[in-house]
Amino acid sequence: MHHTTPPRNSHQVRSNLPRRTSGFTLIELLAVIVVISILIALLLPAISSVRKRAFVAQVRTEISAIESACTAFKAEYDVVPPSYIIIPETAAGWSSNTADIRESKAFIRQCWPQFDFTYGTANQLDINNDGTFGTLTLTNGECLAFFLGGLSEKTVEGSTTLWRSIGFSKDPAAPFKRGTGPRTTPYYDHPGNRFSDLDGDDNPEYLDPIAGQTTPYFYAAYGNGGYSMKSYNASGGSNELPVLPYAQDNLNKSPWNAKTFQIVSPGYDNRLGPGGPYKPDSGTPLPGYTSLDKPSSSWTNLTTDVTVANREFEFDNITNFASTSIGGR
Ligand SMILES: [Ca+2]
Ligand SMILES: [Ca+2]
Ligand SMILES: [Ca+2]
Repeated sequence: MHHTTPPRNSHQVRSNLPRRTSGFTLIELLAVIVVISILIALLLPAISSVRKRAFVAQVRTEISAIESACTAFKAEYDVVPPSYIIIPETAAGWSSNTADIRESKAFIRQCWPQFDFTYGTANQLDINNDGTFGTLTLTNGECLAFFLGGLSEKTVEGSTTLWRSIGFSKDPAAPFKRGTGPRTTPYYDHPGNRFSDLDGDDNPEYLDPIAGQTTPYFYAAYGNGGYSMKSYNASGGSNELPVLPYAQDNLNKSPWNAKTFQIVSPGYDNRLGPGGPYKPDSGTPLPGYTSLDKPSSSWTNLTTDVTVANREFEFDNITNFASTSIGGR
């Protein structure tokens, strides 16, 4: 039949056509993959920079809210929250005559003139609710959480730790007691899942809203002719340089926000960096400095020179004295 001849042609067509189609599709597919890869490579930084700008705006808004809370605290007590204070939980602790205790007593008396430093008949008060009676050393971000939020309540559910600020007691002699009775409303109500406690002393700190943030806001308050803080280690470990407040000149000379306070978010890199001079109009806005420049003898942690490279972590820091991240990143 006539139909028996075509199979040879048909076979040729069948054997050539799929090979040609498959080869063409593979090349096309590879080309598409390359084009998509290039597009993704081009788009990712753009997306990430949009996300970063959104985070900067979000953090700036939160810093403004915390600033307002500090201002409300000052309106009531005529002083902003300190950035270093020690608070004994025992009457004996308060009775020692050291410079730290004298300064702490002066601050507490300013806020609560009727404060009972004997803690009544018990002679002790577990202020941080850790089950022991010691001395609380509140540094930087811990001061912010304590004075703006009041005492804290910790809830641990599995691997999740939630904190809640419960204000201070309205008992003028015992503002740091827990239990029933009227309480003050926190000046700032921080989300419960955005607290940290880097040194595990049950005195928490605030984290900013950046996803995956692990380093709390840095807080430094001006008082007694300088920033009221001691050496501060952002990581709680020994591998991190200490953090200094930002100054327009050298270290503690002409600090930014002199007479008030600095609030600093570590940015997306979770690192505060060493801080120090910040000169936005200079070619080197974040210059290096030597350990001899440390602001006071209490700054024992600063034993090495700080290089420009050490300050890389600071370019994305977000503060209450610059309108965007301090290095524009
Ligand atoms: Ca305690
Ligand atoms: Ca802590
Ligand atoms: Ca940073």
